[in-house]
Amino acid sequence: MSDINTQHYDENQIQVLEGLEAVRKRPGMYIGSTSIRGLHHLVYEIVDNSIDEALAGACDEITVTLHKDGSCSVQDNGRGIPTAIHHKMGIPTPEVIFTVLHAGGKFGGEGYAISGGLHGVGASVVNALSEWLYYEDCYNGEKFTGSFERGKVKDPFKKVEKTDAHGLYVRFMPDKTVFDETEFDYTTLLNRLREQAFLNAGIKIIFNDERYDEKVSNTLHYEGGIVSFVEHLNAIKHCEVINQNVIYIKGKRDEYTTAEVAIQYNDTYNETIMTFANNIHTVEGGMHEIGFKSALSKVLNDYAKKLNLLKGEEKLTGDDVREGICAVVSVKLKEAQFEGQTKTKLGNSDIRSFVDSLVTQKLNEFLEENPAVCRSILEKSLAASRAREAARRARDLTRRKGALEGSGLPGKLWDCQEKRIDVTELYLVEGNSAGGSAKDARKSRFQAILPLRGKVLNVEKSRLDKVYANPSLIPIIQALGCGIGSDFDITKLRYGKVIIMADADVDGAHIQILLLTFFYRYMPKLIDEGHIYLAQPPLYKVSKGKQTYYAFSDEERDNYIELLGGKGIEAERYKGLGEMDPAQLWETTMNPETRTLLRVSIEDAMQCDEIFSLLMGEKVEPRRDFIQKNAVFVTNLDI
Ligand code: 28F
Repeated sequence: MSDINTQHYDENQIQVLEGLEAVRKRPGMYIGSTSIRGLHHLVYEIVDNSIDEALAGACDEITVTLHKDGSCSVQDNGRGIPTAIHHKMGIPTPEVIFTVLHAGGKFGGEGYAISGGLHGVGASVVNALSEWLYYEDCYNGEKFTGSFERGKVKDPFKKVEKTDAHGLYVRFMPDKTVFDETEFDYTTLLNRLREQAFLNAGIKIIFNDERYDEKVSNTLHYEGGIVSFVEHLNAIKHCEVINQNVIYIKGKRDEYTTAEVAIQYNDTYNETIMTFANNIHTVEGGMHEIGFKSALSKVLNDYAKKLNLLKGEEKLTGDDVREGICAVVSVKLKEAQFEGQTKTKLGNSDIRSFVDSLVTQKLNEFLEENPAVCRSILEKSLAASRAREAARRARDLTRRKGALEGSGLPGKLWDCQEKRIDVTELYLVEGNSAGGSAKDARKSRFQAILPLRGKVLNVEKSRLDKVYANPSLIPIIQALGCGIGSDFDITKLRYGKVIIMADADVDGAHIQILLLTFFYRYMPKLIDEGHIYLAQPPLYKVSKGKQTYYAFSDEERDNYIELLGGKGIEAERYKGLGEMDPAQLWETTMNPETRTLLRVSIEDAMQCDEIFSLLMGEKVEPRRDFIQKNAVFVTNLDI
């Protein structure tokens, strides 16, 4: 080893320091933002380097640990970083990896090459944005260490001992002066690491959280790769699968270009297609997705024709063949071009024809060999096609009758006099008797009442044609006046607040959830823009003589009982809204001066999808927990 501490503090190194200074000045340019997303990005950058080493076939285990002091470490069992003095920079290669920005790399604006050729990209960015970073490099039978502070060398690279171990260990402390928040979120990181474990079959990722007394550890290891991914996606949604075995397609165009596809249909009406390019989630899709979709439509239409399932000019649309599909498409290529608003759209046009012809050929072969699977998928697509046709007819019919437009208001609606939506409120009330109380209780100037008839349709388990024919949903659509789905027009909304008023029991909670599901699927903008509310009727009335209190929890009830003291206290539990007289209902639940309303909000549409599946799925326990906590939809307290 030459004496590296004193040599070559020259032009190169000044450039290095300037480079890292640029990262610290404008961190958003390099990691997207300095929010919690940017913070998590640091972990991904380091883990990605280990995954590159795994893709090179040199590593199969990665351990990620969140430490008590707030730092994060990543260890792999790869080859470690070569330790020679870098010919151009004149310093040891590990120091190059942690201090030199890789021009033309991820952040050069050019997209970046296939994994495997990019070792160390991003490590310097993490280093620049860390209070400190420490590494142990076990390479070629020897262990080396070094550390940095805010990107600058603190303990220079040095050899410490001989070792049988190999691989790189990096531990870093995110800089609190850079990030808005420096507490890692375990679940967010877990999901991303799991995704990487799915996309790279066979890699074992161990994820530890040692920050709290109760230590947590997850091992993510899927020999099945994206097949396991699809099984996982279908499992968390609790849906019965249509084709028992996941269809798996894999192909190689040349040394650098591969594609993998996994498909399994389920019994829902949703479409879940996740696409990746070089292990990056292409949220905006791109050429691989287009190739996949066009092959799927073509193959299934050809089969339907061949089996005489389509009449004349009839065709299955893309939506028909994708109803209930769960698929993962993963391509690896050289010089991937990322486009779009968030740089998550694959632009390489040759990938389109590659994926298209691969899927066309392999899916054809598969369906040929599995006629029963072929039938069940085609039957599902045909059912989707018929339902879409029925929905179109139902919509045309209701439109012609003017039933869905504002002009035709539902018979059961007690409307208000005001028209300005900054004051108007619509109460959706469960049951006729409660509806009557609410009608008497309301201020008819600005409060409208719509009693709900019959059971609200579970839209998660039915298609659009059923919605257009549902006696409990039609009046809601009519009263709101703004249409649903692709006809939705928020400027036609007739009430600023849409308030769901249901009993404070399990049935009431169920109705709440059914209505929320309906709004989420068909009028998501109403939730986004904060128009949907939950009324909060009291659970108890506690009275003694002329004094009366309303309690919204058991604890509150007990407090009032204590407050009133002595004998002669009545603490009645309201069983339903209908039990309250209009004056009580007004005072506790409807008077804007005294009521509590919970505004329904959706933090994250992705998460929401999962929550709705959870809520509407078969499993009762998690649903009950959720309803009791009421945590995610309901955030703002509006009194
Ligand atoms: C905890 C994060 O970053 N692991 C890494 C390697 C392996 C090689 C490498 C890395 C050599 C010349 C750049 C070894 N042997 N984990 C990691 N494992 N970098 S980073 O090489 C870096 C290149 O310039 C490696 C042979 N080839 C590559």
